[in-house]
Amino acid sequence: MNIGIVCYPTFGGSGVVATELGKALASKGHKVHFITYQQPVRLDIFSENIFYHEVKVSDYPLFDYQPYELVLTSKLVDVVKFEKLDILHVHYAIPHASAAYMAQHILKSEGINIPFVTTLHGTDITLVGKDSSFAPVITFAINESNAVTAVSESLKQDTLEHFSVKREIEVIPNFICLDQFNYNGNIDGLKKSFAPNSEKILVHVSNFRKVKRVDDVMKIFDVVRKKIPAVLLMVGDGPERHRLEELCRELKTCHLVKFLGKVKDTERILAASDLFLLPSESESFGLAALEAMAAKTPVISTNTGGLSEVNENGISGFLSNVGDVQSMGENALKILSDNSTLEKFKKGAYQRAKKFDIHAILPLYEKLYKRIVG
Ligand code: GMT
Repeated sequence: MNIGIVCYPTFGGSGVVATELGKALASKGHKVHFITYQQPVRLDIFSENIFYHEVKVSDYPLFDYQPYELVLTSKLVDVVKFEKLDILHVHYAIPHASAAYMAQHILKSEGINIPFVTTLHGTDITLVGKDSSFAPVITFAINESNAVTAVSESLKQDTLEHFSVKREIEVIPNFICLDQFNYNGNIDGLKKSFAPNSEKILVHVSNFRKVKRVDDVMKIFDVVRKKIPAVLLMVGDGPERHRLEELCRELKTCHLVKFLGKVKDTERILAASDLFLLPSESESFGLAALEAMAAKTPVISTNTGGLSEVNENGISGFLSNVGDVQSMGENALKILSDNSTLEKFKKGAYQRAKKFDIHAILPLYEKLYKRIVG
């Protein structure tokens, strides 16, 4: 099949899922065209089946706000026509689904039929989507998509609750390439560089937005390090970074916290870590937690949104209420208290991650594409 993928090319989960999906489809022989405003961060391989089309938004002085959605629409029309695409798969409802709808109708006027699938990822529904100014467009674009998927049952329910959606939403969970994250290389040197005295290594990966409650990461770590020798790795960057630096000064933990910045290949860091922390306020799925689990690192998370569909309480880690840093800290200590418990949770995390292996999930997308292309 000749598939066009639209996504945000940044470090956000939706872009990562879209890119990994495209790479996997290309490895199965499909031709995959990424249509984005920048090369997606995870699009780091060469494949004869992968193509990249840049959506170039020019800086025209008349516009205070550049019309990205219109430029994207025109690009979609162009790529569908000249690359003879069979289907478009857009990730994140706004503005990708509405741009696909518009492109579909422009092409229809020229006698070309192009169906599009919309995948809802989370903040497009739970945060941005709830801003009532977006509601009419999101509702319309969801209802007019040829198929809609959500990355968790929880996100599907949120969508049905907040928007007047009259159509079927299929749940296709996010996935992981187990072979990639089950890192088998030597990590002793890396472990030693982070934890020279064999401290336990805790890790958090995100874009440090408010929704991730990164303050709570610091507070959970503070509970842990008061009981056992531990260090904390903070991977990523974002608006809360400054606040985090202040907080670790207040808590007097700066010497134990390492900010590693935006790392493309997190698998080695995850494999070298003992515990992953994800105390988010809202999380439709929690791909970062799944990546940790696939690297055999158990997860301490909140029980919000789709996290309980990913992290299995008492098996791959523990879940607590949002904001309950004491409970999350105590649960972390339960896992880290002795090596046999840690080993048990590491195995549990990996076993749970297997359920989301790409080999199990990819055929669900292929089946969906076939159904709507006809
Ligand atoms: O939350 C992020 O870091 C980014 C965001 C995105 O859309 O790029 O992530 C959302 O989509 C991911 C992939 O489906 C999910 O794993 C995340 O849970 C979801 N984030 C939220 O719901 C807050």
